Amino acid sequence: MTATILGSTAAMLAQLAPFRSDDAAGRTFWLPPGVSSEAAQVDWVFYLIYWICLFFFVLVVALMVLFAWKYRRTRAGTWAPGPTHNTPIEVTWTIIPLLLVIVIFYVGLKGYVNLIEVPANAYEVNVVARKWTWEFRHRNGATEANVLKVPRGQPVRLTIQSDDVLHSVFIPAFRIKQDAVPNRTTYAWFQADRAGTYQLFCTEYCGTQHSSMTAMVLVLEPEEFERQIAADAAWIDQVPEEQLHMAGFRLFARCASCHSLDGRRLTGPSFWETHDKWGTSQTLEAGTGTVSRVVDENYIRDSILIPQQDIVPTYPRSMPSFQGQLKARELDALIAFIRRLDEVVDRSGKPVSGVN
Ligand code: HEC
Ligand SMILES: [Cu+2]
Repeated sequence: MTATILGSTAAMLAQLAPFRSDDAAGRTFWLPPGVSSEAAQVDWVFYLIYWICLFFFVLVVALMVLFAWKYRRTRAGTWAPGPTHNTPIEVTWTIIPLLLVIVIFYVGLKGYVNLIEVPANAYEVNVVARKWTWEFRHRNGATEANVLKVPRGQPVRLTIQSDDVLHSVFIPAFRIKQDAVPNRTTYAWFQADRAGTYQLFCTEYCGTQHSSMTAMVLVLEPEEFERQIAADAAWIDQVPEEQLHMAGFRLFARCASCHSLDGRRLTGPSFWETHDKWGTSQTLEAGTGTVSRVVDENYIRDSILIPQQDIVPTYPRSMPSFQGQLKARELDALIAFIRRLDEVVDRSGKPVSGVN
């Protein structure tokens, strides 16, 4: 069972490793390969505007250089009045740009409407942005951090929320970008036409670990997708009691932006630090004074569910509460994971040999 849990995590990571290296085809100088149904249209508008800009840039600069040279002062003392007015030229340089911006507005609006009109049969995924992870919740209860699994060839609607500050979902290969706004629900949709792994970025500066707030989008064949999502919804219940600490390794993805498994101090303490003080009592900052608490299951549970109650000295008060975010069994798994950390990973954060 140990082997299965770590094996499946390793297999998942391996799946993610060859990050889109397979499809260099379709890449252009400015854009990565587009793999969604709307990508071609977005690219078309992008390149339309691009070529118009390039054309006028070259034209204007060339004429400027030409005129500067042609009408330069050749003899000292010569002076000629310039023309004050030329109706045909002025009408031309008004009408042509006007027509161009009308065309750009039209194609832009059409593309925008396509991107906000979600097809009725779309598969819905709830996206929760939280410093600094992405959580994806499927309607069957499957929840995964930083890995978004979707079926190929079917419209997918992302219903996006933020638990803290502004974040923004950006999947370059699908040509979609949508802000995650606290206290408001936003949405975006796409239909991925090619199976593979694509990158999702947070594209709104959201704090120190913003740059690591990325996720993978795994586009799977529909049957494979159904199978994996069903397995994901039930996986924690299938882990036997004595192996629960191993399961914590998979859940750790939600903590990894602030807690390390190799002893490094990130935003929060390394889980090795917490593990090493198991059973001892530690002083915490609470309100205006300090409290002393023994590091045990209850302490870890409180740290995860009510992190603002007391704070480990020298660390910021920035851990979000996971109240309602974790199933009871997932919470148990994380607690067991921290307590028995030495049985799961070594001091450099690698799975302990023999369990993989
Ligand atoms: C946004 C950053 C952030 C995330 C994400 C985060 N934590 Fe924390 N965590 C902190 C900080 C900062 C502290 C220290 C301050 C405090 O005590 O709240 C902390 C403290 C803790 C402590 C107490 C550590 C000790 O040595 O006493 C535990 C246990 C803990 N976190 C567990 C978790 C778990 C489990 C997760 C994932 C489910 C998680 N944290 C996700 C920032 C984070
Ligand atoms: Cu962010």
